[in-house]
Amino acid sequence: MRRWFATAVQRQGAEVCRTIWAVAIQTQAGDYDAVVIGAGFAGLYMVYRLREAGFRVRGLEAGSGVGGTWYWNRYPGARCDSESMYYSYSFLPEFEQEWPLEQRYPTQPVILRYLQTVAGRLDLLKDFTFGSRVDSVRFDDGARRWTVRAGDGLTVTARYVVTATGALSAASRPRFEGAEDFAGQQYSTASWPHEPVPLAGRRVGLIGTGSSGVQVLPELARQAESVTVFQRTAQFVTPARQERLDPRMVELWKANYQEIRRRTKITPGGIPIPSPIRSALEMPAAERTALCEEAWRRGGIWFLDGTFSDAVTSPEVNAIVADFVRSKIGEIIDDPVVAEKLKPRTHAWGTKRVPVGSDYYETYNRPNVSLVDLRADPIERITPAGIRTRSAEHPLDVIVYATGFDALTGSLERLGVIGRDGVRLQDAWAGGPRTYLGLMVPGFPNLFTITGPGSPGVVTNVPVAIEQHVEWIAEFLSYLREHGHDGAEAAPDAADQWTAHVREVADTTLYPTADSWYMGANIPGKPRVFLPYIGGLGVYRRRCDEIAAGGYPGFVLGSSVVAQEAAHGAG
Ligand code: N01
Repeated sequence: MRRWFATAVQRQGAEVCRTIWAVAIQTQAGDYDAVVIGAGFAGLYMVYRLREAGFRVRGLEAGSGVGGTWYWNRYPGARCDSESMYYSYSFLPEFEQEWPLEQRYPTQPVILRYLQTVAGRLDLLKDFTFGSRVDSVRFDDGARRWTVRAGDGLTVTARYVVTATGALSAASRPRFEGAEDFAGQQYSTASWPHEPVPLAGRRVGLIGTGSSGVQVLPELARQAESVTVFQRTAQFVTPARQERLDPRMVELWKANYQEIRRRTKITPGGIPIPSPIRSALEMPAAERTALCEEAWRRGGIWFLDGTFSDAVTSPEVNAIVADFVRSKIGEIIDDPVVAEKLKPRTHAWGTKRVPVGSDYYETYNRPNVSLVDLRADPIERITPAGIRTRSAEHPLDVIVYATGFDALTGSLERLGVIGRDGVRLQDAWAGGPRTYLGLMVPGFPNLFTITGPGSPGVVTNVPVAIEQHVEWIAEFLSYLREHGHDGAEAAPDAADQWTAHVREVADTTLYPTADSWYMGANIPGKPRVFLPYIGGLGVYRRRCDEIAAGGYPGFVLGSSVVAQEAAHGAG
């Protein structure tokens, strides 16, 4: 709302606008059954489901429109790594027939338009307050209600709060000495301007080579005079193989959409490709290489999830895959010195989220792109003229930070959540997050988290996990209402068991060996704990369904409504 307010003040004068503002805030303030924070894939669907189930629900969103991740991350080249036909809602069978599928991977503008169109069709905009960044979510023990406050002055109360704030939305921008004195422009991929950023004729420095850096680099290189990449960790980038989809394939696809959706929901990763069942160690070397070559040729998910059954569990097999990728880097890069810097050697393949790139390695063959290996030549400071590393000064006009996120917990902790007995969420999680099914936290009654820690969300095709969470939560709230309960809370022992299970599953893999955001290792001081659940979405869904069918064991169901009614009746 802030931007709208500033424009109105210019046009109509401060006094009138202050009154309008106060009235606007008051009309949206009030008491609700549920407040949903966030208007991305998760928030839109959550508000829709609760509204349709007859709950009084309000959505709050920091941005000025819908989109979530796809509202904020609008850097050039931003695109989804999941293929177009899978990266959408499954609950809109008519709309999915109409929505055009043009490219193998949907770009940021396409996904944003998709979400805007869905919000319009479902008439969801009226249920959201935009420009409201929530900074306080506090539980009142006596009233058993949450008070949610936003920076724009809006205050609402509700029995339930659902956080749909995204697992990767609290951006992390490291502090480099001197950054405030830089004379040029500085941008973060995670909050890219809405207006085009002029890059022609500019010397650009890019810090960060995760998925965002890998996507933005080729676009920067195409537009800017020069790009200097400051790389701390070389990545195993997989080729995306972006292409226009054959309309005949799309037609066939759409004719079978419902069956494809059904299969998608029971897969481990939310994408229905066959899981490999053979170890590389069972194959002759030539067969392994042929299989890797074919997966590399197909690109994307086919290389990420389609090679060997034990690619992220067996160090020996992992080394085979890693060697294969390093050999590809050597083949693509013209300059052997640059190729050597780009070959990852600090972590096992797949244990940091593998970026999916278009022309990423090829871009280093351009004459206007250079690479600084920060492990050999670290950044000392930012100067007014550029970035100074130990060995040189790099003159720049623009610095782009693609430096990642405080994943899974950051977006929840920055809401300022205070639960029962005045306990802050970050204190409850000082030793690492503790959740039941990644959906509820002991000590925080009636607070639900979507794609939070302990959920499989970020290791799947996220909308599929989101739909599962949303539907499960909506059904749970309906169940509570029907049974006269005024809420629910995760039981501490159930949360402990789930949290231990999440870690045990991770410990059967090589994931915990890497310094990744999965482990919280990218944020100084964050507990080193594997955050998502990697047991598979299909398995997780079955577990959630069994719990629902069994009357929600592991949750303490509030019964004060029933108790009050009984007392009333008895009196
Ligand atoms: O962030 P990242 P991201 N000095 O954490 C470097 C999703 N996503 O925004 O590896 C120098 O992966 C850091 O170095 P290191 C996806 O799940 C999806 O790229 O920590 N460098 C790393 O290179 C993804 O995994 C899509 O040593 C510093 C980079 O910054 C997740 O979001 C697109 C530094 C951060 O990489 C996060 O991706 C984009 C420092 N002080 C994102 N601090 C799609 O679906 C950090 N770095 C397409």
